[in-house]
Amino acid sequence: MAGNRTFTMIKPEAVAKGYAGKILDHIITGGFKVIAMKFTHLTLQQAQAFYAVHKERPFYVELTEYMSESPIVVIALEKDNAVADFRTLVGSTDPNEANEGTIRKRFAESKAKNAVHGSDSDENAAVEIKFHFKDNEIFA
Ligand code: IDP
Ligand code: MG
Repeated sequence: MAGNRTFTMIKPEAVAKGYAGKILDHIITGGFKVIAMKFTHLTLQQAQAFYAVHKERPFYVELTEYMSESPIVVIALEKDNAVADFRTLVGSTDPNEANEGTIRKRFAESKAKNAVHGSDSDENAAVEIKFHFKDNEIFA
């Protein structure tokens, strides 16, 4: 069903600080169903491939080095209107601009190290879920 899935990553610094459980609780309390999840450590090449859409951005090197520096948690989620509702739950890219009660307001340390990823469209959600999970790893 289109529109009901999104993809998130609990980013390296948030995992390293021990926030994974609290972030997962925030997501589930927010009404999302976890349909796939694993702990992984991206290689630099995988981070570059995942963020290829940002290749021309000035922060691409910093972003891909950061995302491959230590383990992350990758999660596929289901909910009506998943992409938009998850971005609302996550808050603005820069935690200084994020609303109270959002994941980034609670857990992000900076605009770069901002605790979680959230897909920006249904198309990208599908691509990102496929990037990390085989069909038999998804329990919808
Ligand atoms: P989003 O994660 O809120 O969708 P994007 O613009 O798609 O934000 O950027 C992807 C990721 O790149 C951000 O989550 C953040 O980790 C990093 N990033 C974005 N803008 C900057 C910046 O100005 N400096 C450093 N890192 C940035
Ligand atoms: Mg984005």
